[in-house]
Amino acid sequence: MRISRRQFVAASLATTAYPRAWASNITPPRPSGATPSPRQLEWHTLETYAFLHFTVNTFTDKEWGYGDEDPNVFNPTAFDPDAIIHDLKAGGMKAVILTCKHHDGFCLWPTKTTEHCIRNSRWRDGKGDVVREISQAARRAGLQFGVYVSPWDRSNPRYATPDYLPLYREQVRELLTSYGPIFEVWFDGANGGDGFYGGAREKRKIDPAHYYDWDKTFALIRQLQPNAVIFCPGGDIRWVGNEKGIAGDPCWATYGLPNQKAQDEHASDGGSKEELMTGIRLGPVWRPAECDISIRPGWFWHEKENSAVKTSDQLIDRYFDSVGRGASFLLNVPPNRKGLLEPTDAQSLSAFHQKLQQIFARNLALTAKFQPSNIRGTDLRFGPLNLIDSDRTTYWATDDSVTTPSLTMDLGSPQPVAIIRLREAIQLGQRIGAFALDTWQFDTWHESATGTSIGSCRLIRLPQPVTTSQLRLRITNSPTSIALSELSLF
Ligand code: FUL
Repeated sequence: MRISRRQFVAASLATTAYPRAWASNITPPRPSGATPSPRQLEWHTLETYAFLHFTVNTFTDKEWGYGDEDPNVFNPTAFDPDAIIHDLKAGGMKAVILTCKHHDGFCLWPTKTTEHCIRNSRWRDGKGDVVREISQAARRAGLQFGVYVSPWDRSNPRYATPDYLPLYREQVRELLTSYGPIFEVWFDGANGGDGFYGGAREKRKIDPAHYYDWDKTFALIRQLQPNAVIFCPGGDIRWVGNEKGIAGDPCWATYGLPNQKAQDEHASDGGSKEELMTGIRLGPVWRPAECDISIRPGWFWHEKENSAVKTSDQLIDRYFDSVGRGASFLLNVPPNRKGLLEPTDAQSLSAFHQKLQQIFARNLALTAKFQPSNIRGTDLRFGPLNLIDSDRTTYWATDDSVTTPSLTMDLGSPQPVAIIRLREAIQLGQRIGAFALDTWQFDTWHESATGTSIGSCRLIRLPQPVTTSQLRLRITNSPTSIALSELSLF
């Protein structure tokens, strides 16, 4: 629900009992700790987006192609980018990342950098360009587009030598200059090993800390697509440490050690699995987690996995484990050999979205009366109605000296509450360290849930719905005043 400033003021005065000052000299809270960049803030609003793993592997039944594939094996019989995007959109996906190049080195666009590409495939007489078609279909449907461009290249003879890097950067350049705005550039961590390497058929090792000279590639991306977030150790967003769609609890958006060098991060694949999952409270950089997971056991389509597609309920659990902990949910739905999503996958995806829409259909907080223990400067610009205005930039804030406020919500009559959604105004940093939620039962408060990190989103699923006429949020730990942007009840 969007409410106008006038409605907002009127509602504030009519429904709340706190002071009514409209003081203009009260300043907003100062940002605390690391804060997101504009591109990260934009990325945080996506929450659910899709991966398309599609390449020669789809046709050779492999997960990691060796790099010696005949380009003719890439031959989807009924490729329909609009149909793929339609299915992703029906699943609530806000963006899509395509494997423009996986470890086999086969490029899905007619690159000038290698012969191992779609130009040498009989598909569409070598005139096809999957990157163009998917990116255009995505844009037509209002989805953002991102690119996966594997640094490991099992086909290229130059791989593991210094000569490979200019070629690799040229591939990145082609992708970032020919296909419109790119929201995310995805670099995976699998690097070096067996491969074809132009016929050498050998094992090649690289030093992940130094080989890729990521600073140069990052600079190129910043120059060509300044709004794109980079997924890579040392980039804008971090891997969550597993491929199961599960963020840690807590999952802090802040990360890193003071004075840590980018090369150390690359050497350790971004950090320990534990740190990647939980983030680092009050860490020096904003680097939120992305949870990548496939709807199938593998990343590419395999006929034998048609009966092992995750159900909509399994996807919903993973949504709560990722988005519900302030991370994003990057769900892989791989096209089949026709060049379409498999009907089982599309059905599961759309049921997932429909169920989520039902879960979040009615926000009981919209008609609640809020009673906060403190409002910053008693200024209604920082009042609790900001919690229900659907605007992530507005927030309820407290005076600098008030770090553990509480807020009571009167629902008017007993209502079943199953899910609570909290969001901080993250442009001011991740401030809150812990909170508790109480429900009013049998004339007394009962602590129904506790939690730690909130950040861009925290979803609490109560073990079972609680019927209550009042709820109370208590912030139990924060090093500074709070800035909460949303409190919703479903
Ligand atoms: C990994 C790759 O090795 C897998 O094949 C897949 O692309 C996954 C998303 O990233 O690093």
